[in-house]
Amino acid sequence: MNADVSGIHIASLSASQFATVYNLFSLVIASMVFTALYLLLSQGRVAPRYRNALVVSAIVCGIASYHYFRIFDNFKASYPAGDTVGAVHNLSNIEFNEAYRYVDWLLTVPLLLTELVIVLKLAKATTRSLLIRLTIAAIAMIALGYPGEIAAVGSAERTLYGIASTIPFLYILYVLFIELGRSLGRQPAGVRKLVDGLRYIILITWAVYPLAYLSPSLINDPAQAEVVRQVGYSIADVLAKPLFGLLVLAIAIAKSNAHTPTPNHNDELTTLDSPIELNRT
Ligand code: RET
Repeated sequence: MNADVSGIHIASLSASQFATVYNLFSLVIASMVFTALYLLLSQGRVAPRYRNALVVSAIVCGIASYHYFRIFDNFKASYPAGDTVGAVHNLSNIEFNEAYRYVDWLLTVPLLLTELVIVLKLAKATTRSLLIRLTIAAIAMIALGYPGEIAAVGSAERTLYGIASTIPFLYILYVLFIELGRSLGRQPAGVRKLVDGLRYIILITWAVYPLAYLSPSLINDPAQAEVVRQVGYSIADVLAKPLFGLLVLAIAIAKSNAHTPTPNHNDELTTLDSPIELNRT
């Protein structure tokens, strides 16, 4: 692909800028691959009804591992090493393709939200309605973000798509914090704290993505802005996928060990836990 396809072309990266991004991608791959493995190997520690949440979580990390392998290779091909030691890495005729990230998110964001909803084990109708609305909002957020991501820095397109993408983003936060908040009171005591923590992890880590998107508009030096953008997205991905997955595992273990049945409030958001269902096998 020609380097002129995307709106942001960074002509060259210094040796240390290249090394920062290169090493970080390498760290992300290690954390994604081994968290996926750890989640799969931890299946026996949770009650059968929570295993699907762990499988989904491992798959999210697996999908991201694959995409980071592609991003890593693409980055090396886009910015090949110069002839001398410490030379700048000039952009080759291979575009550094930001689409890998967006395709990754298109798959992993709905899966992450699914993971959160299924580990809560809410009433069936509630789960269904939440999943449909959250998935549609997640797809809209990512599909609207991509044209802005590849638009020229400072262009109206970049601003407008960024704002359009923020609307479904805010809707997701509304559902998680306002709607889901009502179900928290009915979760077993020890679990309440963990689920609450999970929602704040989402709020804090997901907020990094729009900031990384804004970095080329906020930082004057384009190479520096590109490093900040890649570092921002990479760190956010490690927090949103492996760290989030490990918290889901902690919740699943806590829920598997909770012995007190939760009272049935006949509410739409009632949990379905019962001591019989919680027996380990
Ligand atoms: C974009 C465009 C600018 C506006 C907003 C964005 C939000 C992106 C988010 C992405 C989350 C990705 C996750 C991936 C993990 O698998 C698209 C950057 C609001 C919130 C959680």
